[in-house]
Amino acid sequence: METRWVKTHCGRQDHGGCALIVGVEGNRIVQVKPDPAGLRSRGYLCYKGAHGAERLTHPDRLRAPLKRTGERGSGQWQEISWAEALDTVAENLDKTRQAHGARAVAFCQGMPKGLEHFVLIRLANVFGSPNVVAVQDVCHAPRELAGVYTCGFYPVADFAYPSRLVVLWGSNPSHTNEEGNICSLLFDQRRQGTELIVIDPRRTELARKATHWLRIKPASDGALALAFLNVIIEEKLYDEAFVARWTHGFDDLASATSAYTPERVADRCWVDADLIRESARLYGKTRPSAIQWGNAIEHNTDNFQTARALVCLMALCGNLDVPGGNVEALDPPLLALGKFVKAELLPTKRKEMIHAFRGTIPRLMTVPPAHFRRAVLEGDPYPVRAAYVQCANPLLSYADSRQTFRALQRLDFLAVSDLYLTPTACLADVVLPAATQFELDDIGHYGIGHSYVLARPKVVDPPEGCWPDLKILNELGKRLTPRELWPEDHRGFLEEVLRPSGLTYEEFAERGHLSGEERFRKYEDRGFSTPSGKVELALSDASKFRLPAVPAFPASLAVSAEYPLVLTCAKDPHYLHSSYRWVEGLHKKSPEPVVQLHPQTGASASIADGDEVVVETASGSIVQVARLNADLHPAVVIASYGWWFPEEGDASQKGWERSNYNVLTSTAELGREFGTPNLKGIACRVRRGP
Ligand SMILES: Nc1nc2c(c(=O)[nH]1)N[C@H]1C(S)=C(S)[C@@H](COP(=O)(O)OP(=O)(O)OC[C@H]3O[C@@H](n4cnc5c(=O)[nH]c(N)nc54)[C@H](O)[C@@H]3O)O[C@H]1N2
Ligand SMILES: Nc1nc2c(c(=O)[nH]1)N[C@H]1C(S)=C(S)[C@@H](COP(=O)(O)OP(=O)(O)OC[C@H]3O[C@@H](n4cnc5c(=O)[nH]c(N)nc54)[C@H](O)[C@@H]3O)O[C@H]1N2
Ligand code: SF4
Ligand SMILES: [Mo]
Repeated sequence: METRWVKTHCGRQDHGGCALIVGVEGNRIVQVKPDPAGLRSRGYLCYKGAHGAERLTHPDRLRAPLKRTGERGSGQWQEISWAEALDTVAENLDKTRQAHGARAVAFCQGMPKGLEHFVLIRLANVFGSPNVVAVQDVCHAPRELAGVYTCGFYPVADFAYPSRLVVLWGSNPSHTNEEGNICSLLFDQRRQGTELIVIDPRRTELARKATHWLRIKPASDGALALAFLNVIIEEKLYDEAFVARWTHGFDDLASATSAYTPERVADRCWVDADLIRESARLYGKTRPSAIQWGNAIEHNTDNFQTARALVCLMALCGNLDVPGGNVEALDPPLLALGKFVKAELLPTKRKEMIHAFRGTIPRLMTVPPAHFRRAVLEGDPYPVRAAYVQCANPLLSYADSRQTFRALQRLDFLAVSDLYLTPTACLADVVLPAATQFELDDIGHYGIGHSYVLARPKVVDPPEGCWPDLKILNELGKRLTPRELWPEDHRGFLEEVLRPSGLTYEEFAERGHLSGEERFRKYEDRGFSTPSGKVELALSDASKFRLPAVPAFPASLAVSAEYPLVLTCAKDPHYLHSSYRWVEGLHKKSPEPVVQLHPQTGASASIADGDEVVVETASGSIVQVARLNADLHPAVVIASYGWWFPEEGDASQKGWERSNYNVLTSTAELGREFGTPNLKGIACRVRRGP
């Protein structure tokens, strides 16, 4: 059979972005190749990308809607038609709305995968519920909003222009393709002499190439950032002209950081004082420099302060909105997000959403999962009784998995849309089989200010029983809310978004991408969009929002005799979170949950490489397989996250408890601003197990 080649972009396996050339025979993908002409990827393709199409044809993929027949979670299902599935979901969501009000229905999304996230928000708004639950508490909201509050925008590392130095701060882009800023651009820069500083408890691939690797104690990033500020201020390495003209609160910041000398912080961070000083000097003296910040700065309760400190660093050193620095990306001409999600139909959202009662930062528009579960379990601040979940596996991805289990069990009604019967889907009343990447037309990165969007045109038809989320949501919208608010066909959503660009989806797909205008130092014309019009090193509105004006940090995590080690985690290069454990090609590369320990730590607990290890925290215990790693600090333990076992039965929700990192995490303590729990930096102990 003749092979047809189709150009598209990768998606739904991380934030997406690599340009692909896909070989198709009949309706089957036979090869995925990188496109050398890719806007950002320039011919890059990772292992996940190369195996992505295996998901489509997997024999155990969901291919028909399912209705629970036995007790919830008992693994007894009946296949039903789409009409019955949609009617059942609509009836139950409506029943909850009638009985308890629209806000008793939550709409839950995991990592945004494409346009479906924004259609879900539209459905929630039009339905009348302010509660879109998402993982933004641990993913991007802390750094994006810290940026917005401090300098009026989200400062994205600019890899399109050369930087003389890149600081990878708790970010591992060679394995995570963070922000769709494909690491091939960074590798190109490295070859041309760009230096690296890597701040990571692990010696990552890029740490090996770095001028300085700071093997930080997990969750002490805030203190380290203040030490950088301390050196840069004390040694006057900052951009004096920029600071004088464009910053507010320099003296406050200087006095707040004066105590954080490298010598004092060294013990807190486990990084040698001289290395801190040298690294801070290098950042202070090298322009332009970009800070690529990752999840590690947001996976703990101090995230707002840490992210603020990093924006202050960018500003002091004149790296904001300059080529090769951290920039304000301008969106391409697309429909404004608020209009697309029909925000005007729910003007009370800000006051009514669950977290508004918890004093979170005012601009946080999605409900932190910890607050959602409290509403379900305790009716606090009001009861939530039904949930629609798409593109998410909360039983694995939310902190405190046992609490998630209880909350999902407590709901009156749960619908889940996924490709596979995941542990979360095992607890649903109705399961909806989704079509996915390669099977639907999509737009990559709409609504996330990265200056460009990428076309992900469809390559093959989905199996007959599988529907794109856009279509499912459109049909639910028509059943639950005024019909005229929804397009006739779900592809109308794509046309709506693109209309201001003057392109049809077909024309957009032909082009492959749309970029925003490229302009730097925009503040010179209009100032910074903050109350003072300057970068707010000290926040003008701090007291209004009950925030500290300048970054400050509580004492670092205390280990104890009972839990003497510090646990953290990192993404598996071969999987997306808990996704796709069922894809053989990926499973072959990463077949078991691995916990990394220093050999000395292993030896003192009689643990050898390959042994089963019990990892325990005050919240719970799990079993993973030991890998000894002499590059780690002896007191650091790095466990795998997202593990469950597709081969195990539905009635045990596929072994979700045994090796699941989030059994070890807790929501007892949350950062107030974003409702974030600690995912990285937890006191733990290990023993040979099980
Ligand atoms: N301990 C710990 N917890 C974490 C993190 C961590 O590093 N450590 N990381 C956090 C971060 S950054 C994030 S973003 C979250 C992620 O949290 P989630 O997004 O909940 O994570 P996934 O496990 O990837 O679940 C996504 C689900 O979407 C399904 N899916 C894939 N494509 C489609 C599709 O087209 N349609 C539908 N309907 N479903 C689809 C997949 O099969 C999978 O089951 O987890 C957070 N939780
Ligand atoms: N392969 C793969 N790619 C992904 C994902 C995936 O699940 N798998 N998820 C996608 C998503 S949703 C996101 S948000 C991004 C996230 O991408 P990243 O931000 O790169 O995510 P992580 O791997 O969680 O953490 C980055 C690094 O932080 C280090 N680290 C752990 N604890 C600490 C600490 O306390 N301090 C410091 N400084 N470093 C620490 C880890 O060792 C790791 O190397 O990746 C995206 N890409
Ligand atoms: S890095 Fe991400 S976007 Fe690129 S091929 Fe891999 S999974 Fe796809
Ligand atoms: Mo994320």
